[in-house]
Amino acid sequence: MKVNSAKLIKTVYKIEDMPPEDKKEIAFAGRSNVGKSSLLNTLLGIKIAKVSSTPGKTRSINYYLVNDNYYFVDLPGYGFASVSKQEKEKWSYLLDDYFKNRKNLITVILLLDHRHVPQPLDYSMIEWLRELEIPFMFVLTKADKLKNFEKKKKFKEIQISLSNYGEYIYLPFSSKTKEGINLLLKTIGEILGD
Ligand SMILES: Nc1nc2c(ncn2[C@@H]2O[C@H](COP(=O)(O)OP(=O)(O)OP(=O)(O)O)[C@@H](O)[C@H]2O)c(=O)[nH]1
Ligand SMILES: [Mg+2]
Repeated sequence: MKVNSAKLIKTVYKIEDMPPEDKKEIAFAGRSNVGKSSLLNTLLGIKIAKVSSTPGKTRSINYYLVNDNYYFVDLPGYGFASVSKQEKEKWSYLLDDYFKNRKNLITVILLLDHRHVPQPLDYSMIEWLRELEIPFMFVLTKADKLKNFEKKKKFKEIQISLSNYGEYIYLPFSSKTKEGINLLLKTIGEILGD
Protein backbone atom coordinates (compact mmCIF):
# COMPACT_ATOMS: atom_id res chain seq x y z
CA MET A 1 0.00 0.00 0.00
CA LYS A 2 0.98 3.60 -0.40
CA VAL A 3 0.44 6.12 2.38
CA ASN A 4 -1.16 9.25 0.95
CA SER A 5 -2.28 10.87 4.15
CA ALA A 6 -1.93 10.28 7.87
CA LYS A 7 -3.07 12.17 10.90
CA LEU A 8 -3.29 11.63 14.62
CA ILE A 9 -7.00 11.62 15.30
CA LYS A 10 -7.30 10.40 18.85
CA THR A 11 -5.34 9.81 22.03
CA VAL A 12 -7.14 7.28 24.17
CA TYR A 13 -6.74 6.59 27.89
CA LYS A 14 -9.95 4.68 28.42
CA ILE A 15 -11.89 2.27 26.30
CA GLU A 16 -14.99 4.49 26.09
CA ASP A 17 -12.99 7.04 24.13
CA MET A 18 -12.07 4.73 21.25
CA PRO A 19 -13.11 5.89 17.80
CA PRO A 20 -16.01 3.97 16.23
CA GLU A 21 -15.16 0.57 14.80
CA ASP A 22 -15.96 1.71 11.30
CA LYS A 23 -12.54 1.11 9.76
CA LYS A 24 -10.10 -1.78 9.72
CA GLU A 25 -7.25 -1.28 12.13
CA ILE A 26 -3.74 -2.56 12.69
CA ALA A 27 -2.02 -2.16 16.03
CA PHE A 28 1.67 -1.87 16.82
CA ALA A 29 2.78 -3.43 20.10
CA GLY A 30 6.06 -4.20 21.81
CA ARG A 31 8.39 -3.36 24.64
CA SER A 32 8.85 0.19 25.59
CA ASN A 33 11.70 1.71 23.56
CA VAL A 34 11.61 -1.02 20.90
CA GLY A 35 10.78 1.59 18.26
CA LYS A 36 6.99 1.55 17.74
CA SER A 37 6.55 5.30 17.43
CA SER A 38 9.66 5.59 15.22
CA LEU A 39 8.35 2.85 12.96
CA LEU A 40 5.00 4.62 12.65
CA ASN A 41 6.70 7.89 11.77
CA THR A 42 8.76 6.09 9.15
CA LEU A 43 5.81 4.22 7.68
CA LEU A 44 3.56 7.24 7.64
CA GLY A 45 6.31 9.48 6.31
CA ILE A 46 5.76 12.28 8.80
CA LYS A 47 6.92 12.98 12.30
CA ILE A 48 3.68 12.65 14.20
CA ALA A 49 4.34 9.98 16.79
CA LYS A 50 6.38 11.15 19.78
CA VAL A 51 9.78 9.48 19.99
CA SER A 52 12.08 9.73 22.93
CA SER A 53 15.12 8.18 24.49
CA THR A 54 13.14 7.97 27.73
CA PRO A 55 11.25 4.68 27.75
CA GLY A 56 7.54 4.91 28.33
CA LYS A 57 6.94 7.85 26.07
CA THR A 58 3.69 6.47 24.70
CA ARG A 59 1.27 5.92 27.59
CA SER A 60 -1.92 6.27 25.63
CA ILE A 61 -3.40 4.38 22.69
CA ASN A 62 -2.80 6.67 19.74
CA TYR A 63 -4.99 6.48 16.68
CA TYR A 64 -3.66 7.47 13.28
CA LEU A 65 -6.09 7.74 10.42
CA VAL A 66 -4.35 6.58 7.24
CA ASN A 67 -5.62 7.40 3.74
CA ASP A 68 -8.94 8.31 5.40
CA ASN A 69 -9.59 4.60 5.35
CA TYR A 70 -7.66 2.69 8.04
CA TYR A 71 -6.50 3.12 11.60
CA PHE A 72 -2.91 2.47 12.58
CA VAL A 73 -2.71 2.22 16.34
CA ASP A 74 0.35 2.97 18.47
CA LEU A 75 -0.04 0.98 21.69
CA PRO A 76 1.76 1.88 24.91
CA GLY A 77 4.91 -0.17 25.40
CA TYR A 78 5.43 -2.72 28.13
CA GLY A 79 8.30 -3.73 30.33
CA PHE A 80 10.22 -0.91 31.78
CA ALA A 81 11.30 -1.14 35.33
CA SER A 82 10.67 2.35 36.69
CA VAL A 83 6.90 2.19 36.28
CA SER A 84 4.75 1.86 39.40
CA LYS A 85 2.60 -1.20 39.98
CA GLN A 86 -0.44 0.99 39.61
CA GLU A 87 0.70 2.23 36.19
CA LYS A 88 1.35 -1.34 35.06
CA GLU A 89 -2.12 -2.35 36.15
CA LYS A 90 -3.63 0.56 34.26
CA TRP A 91 -1.70 -0.51 31.19
CA SER A 92 -2.87 -4.10 31.36
CA TYR A 93 -6.52 -3.17 31.93
CA LEU A 94 -6.48 -0.77 29.02
CA LEU A 95 -4.81 -3.26 26.70
CA ASP A 96 -7.04 -6.08 27.87
CA ASP A 97 -10.11 -3.98 27.10
CA TYR A 98 -8.60 -3.05 23.79
CA PHE A 99 -7.69 -6.57 22.65
CA LYS A 100 -10.94 -8.10 23.84
CA ASN A 101 -13.27 -5.51 22.38
CA ARG A 102 -11.93 -4.08 19.16
CA LYS A 103 -13.85 -5.96 16.51
CA ASN A 104 -12.17 -4.10 13.67
CA LEU A 105 -8.65 -5.06 14.84
CA ILE A 106 -7.28 -7.18 12.00
CA THR A 107 -3.70 -7.81 13.05
CA VAL A 108 -1.19 -6.86 15.70
CA ILE A 109 2.30 -6.09 14.51
CA LEU A 110 4.51 -7.12 17.37
CA LEU A 111 7.88 -5.41 17.42
CA LEU A 112 10.96 -7.16 18.72
CA ASP A 113 14.45 -5.68 18.90
CA HIS A 114 16.43 -7.42 16.18
CA ARG A 115 19.48 -7.57 18.45
CA HIS A 116 17.86 -9.73 21.12
CA VAL A 117 15.95 -12.97 21.47
CA PRO A 118 12.41 -12.42 22.84
CA GLN A 119 12.18 -11.50 26.52
CA PRO A 120 9.67 -12.97 29.03
CA LEU A 121 7.23 -10.09 28.52
CA ASP A 122 7.32 -10.62 24.76
CA TYR A 123 6.31 -14.23 25.35
CA SER A 124 3.49 -13.05 27.61
CA MET A 125 2.25 -10.76 24.84
CA ILE A 126 2.41 -13.58 22.30
CA GLU A 127 0.50 -15.89 24.61
CA TRP A 128 -2.07 -13.21 25.31
CA LEU A 129 -2.69 -12.64 21.59
CA ARG A 130 -2.88 -16.35 20.89
CA GLU A 131 -5.37 -16.87 23.68
CA LEU A 132 -7.59 -14.13 22.24
CA GLU A 133 -7.08 -15.49 18.71
CA ILE A 134 -5.82 -12.18 17.42
CA PRO A 135 -3.57 -12.62 14.36
CA PHE A 136 -0.08 -11.19 14.65
CA MET A 137 3.23 -10.90 12.86
CA PHE A 138 6.70 -9.74 13.89
CA VAL A 139 8.81 -6.80 12.89
CA LEU A 140 12.43 -6.88 14.02
CA THR A 141 13.46 -3.30 14.78
CA LYS A 142 16.74 -1.39 14.84
CA ALA A 143 18.20 -3.68 12.17
CA ASP A 144 20.74 -0.93 11.38
CA LYS A 145 22.46 -1.67 14.67
CA LEU A 146 23.59 -5.10 13.48
CA LYS A 147 26.19 -6.09 10.93
CA ASN A 148 24.96 -8.34 8.15
CA PHE A 149 26.34 -11.56 9.54
CA GLU A 150 24.98 -10.77 13.00
CA LYS A 151 21.59 -10.05 11.50
CA LYS A 152 21.43 -13.42 9.80
CA LYS A 153 22.42 -15.17 12.99
CA LYS A 154 19.93 -13.27 15.18
CA PHE A 155 17.15 -13.70 12.65
CA LYS A 156 17.55 -17.48 12.91
CA GLU A 157 17.83 -17.40 16.69
CA ILE A 158 14.66 -15.35 17.03
CA GLN A 159 12.76 -17.57 14.62
CA ILE A 160 13.91 -20.73 16.37
CA SER A 161 13.03 -19.37 19.79
CA LEU A 162 9.46 -18.73 18.62
CA SER A 163 9.04 -21.78 16.40
CA ASN A 164 6.95 -23.60 19.01
CA TYR A 165 4.22 -21.06 18.50
CA GLY A 166 3.81 -21.73 14.79
CA GLU A 167 4.71 -20.05 11.53
CA TYR A 168 4.85 -16.29 11.51
CA ILE A 169 6.06 -13.47 9.32
CA TYR A 170 9.30 -11.84 10.49
CA LEU A 171 10.37 -8.59 8.86
CA PRO A 172 13.66 -6.87 9.65
CA PHE A 173 13.21 -3.11 9.81
CA SER A 174 15.09 0.08 10.52
CA SER A 175 13.60 3.50 11.07
CA LYS A 176 17.06 4.94 10.59
CA THR A 177 17.87 3.47 7.16
CA LYS A 178 14.26 2.65 6.17
CA GLU A 179 15.31 -0.94 5.54
CA GLY A 180 12.19 -3.11 5.28
CA ILE A 181 9.74 -0.26 4.74
CA ASN A 182 8.53 -1.40 1.31
CA LEU A 183 8.03 -4.98 2.35
CA LEU A 184 6.23 -3.91 5.51
CA LEU A 185 3.89 -1.60 3.59
CA LYS A 186 3.24 -4.35 1.06
CA THR A 187 2.47 -6.85 3.83
CA ILE A 188 0.16 -4.41 5.62
CA GLY A 189 -1.56 -3.69 2.32
CA GLU A 190 -2.18 -7.39 1.82
CA ILE A 191 -3.51 -7.77 5.35
CA LEU A 192 -5.89 -4.84 4.84
CA GLY A 193 -6.86 -6.02 1.37
CA ASP A 194 -5.65 -2.70 -0.02
N1 LIG B 1 19.29 3.10 15.46
C1 LIG B 1 17.95 3.05 15.55
N2 LIG B 1 17.32 3.62 16.60
C2 LIG B 1 15.97 3.53 16.67
C3 LIG B 1 15.21 2.85 15.67
N3 LIG B 1 13.91 2.92 16.02
C4 LIG B 1 13.86 3.61 17.17
N4 LIG B 1 15.09 3.99 17.57
C5 LIG B 1 15.41 4.77 18.79
O1 LIG B 1 14.93 4.07 19.93
C6 LIG B 1 14.37 4.97 20.91
C7 LIG B 1 12.92 4.59 21.23
O2 LIG B 1 12.12 4.75 20.07
P1 LIG B 1 10.53 4.95 20.15
O3 LIG B 1 10.07 4.90 18.75
O4 LIG B 1 10.18 6.12 20.98
O5 LIG B 1 10.11 3.61 20.91
P2 LIG B 1 8.64 3.16 21.42
O6 LIG B 1 8.57 1.71 21.18
O7 LIG B 1 7.61 4.01 20.78
O8 LIG B 1 8.74 3.45 22.98
P3 LIG B 1 7.51 3.69 24.01
O9 LIG B 1 6.69 4.82 23.49
O10 LIG B 1 8.22 3.98 25.29
O11 LIG B 1 6.74 2.41 24.10
C8 LIG B 1 14.55 6.36 20.32
O12 LIG B 1 15.73 6.90 20.83
C9 LIG B 1 14.68 6.11 18.82
O13 LIG B 1 15.40 7.10 18.16
C10 LIG B 1 15.92 2.25 14.56
O14 LIG B 1 15.36 1.63 13.66
N5 LIG B 1 17.28 2.39 14.57
MG1 LIG C 1 6.16 5.23 21.57
